[in-house]
Amino acid sequence: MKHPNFQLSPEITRALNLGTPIVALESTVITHGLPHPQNLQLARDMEKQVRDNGAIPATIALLDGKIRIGLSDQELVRLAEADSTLKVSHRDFATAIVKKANGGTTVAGTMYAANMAGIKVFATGGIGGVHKESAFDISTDLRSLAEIPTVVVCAGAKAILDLPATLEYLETMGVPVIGYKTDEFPAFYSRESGLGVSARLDTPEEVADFAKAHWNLGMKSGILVTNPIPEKFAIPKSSMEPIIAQASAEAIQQGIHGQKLTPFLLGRISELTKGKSLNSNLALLLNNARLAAEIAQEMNTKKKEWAI
Ligand code: PSU
Ligand code: MN
Repeated sequence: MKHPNFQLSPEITRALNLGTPIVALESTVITHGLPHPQNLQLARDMEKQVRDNGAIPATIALLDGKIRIGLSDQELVRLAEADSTLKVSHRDFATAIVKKANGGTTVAGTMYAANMAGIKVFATGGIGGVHKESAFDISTDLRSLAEIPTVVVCAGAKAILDLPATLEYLETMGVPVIGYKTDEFPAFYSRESGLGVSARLDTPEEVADFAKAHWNLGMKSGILVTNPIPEKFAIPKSSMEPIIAQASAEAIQQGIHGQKLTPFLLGRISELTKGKSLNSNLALLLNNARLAAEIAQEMNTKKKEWAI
């Protein structure tokens, strides 16, 4: 791919040419989601997890105003240690380019850049959605899932969001919500939410077959694969509820909204659980990287048969 604002690493260029399976990784989790130094450790661990499971990791971020696909270890360090970074979703790319800024791409931003580069599988922690605090705060992640044909592996969405409204929006936009080995939509820290999914699939091969069927029908949307947090690291819904309610009340009190709301809620939850939620967060991210690598391998063998 040639585009003046994109820069692909040599490894990713090679992998794209050879048809090696690739997994895109987001970077808002590095710049705005986790504290230092856990963010750097996580970024490295995610890459390793993808490699150990047979795919090439492509961490996506903005460095000096360039959209970078695949970072070196030094560049990961730069991003994780940068003092001020943008949170880059669709409308922020041009800002980052003009200001020659560094930035972490959100789920929406990462889907856009991955798709431009021809990468079809992406692993993240949780997606953005419809916020509880304001009816019009709907993450661009949802619109991107409706419009960008990539497989997004996540652990569902945090209960900081209005989960029923988030699922209704995805249904309206025709986005398949797959429960991986589950009939229930997972709620990030918790395996349970009491809400359903549109289909349950039980193997990476089934997911790859699903993607092929969906896209060969001419559907253009993304496919959301929800992978519940491993049992050992799950925090029951009942323990998270009061914490989320408190963080949400504080956001309203302090008038925090827009792009700043999600990082504020994530930070407060981490403080209120005294860091306990951090371990769970890291565990589910790695679990998603593994599954995404397995799906990427399966999809690669079926790639020639896609219509898109
Ligand atoms: N949810 C999480 N952790 C995260 C995010 C969401 O549990 O790190 C990040 C993701 O990058 C997501 C973004 O794409 O926040 C959504 O932000 P907003 O609600 O402003 O669209
Ligand atoms: Mn928002």
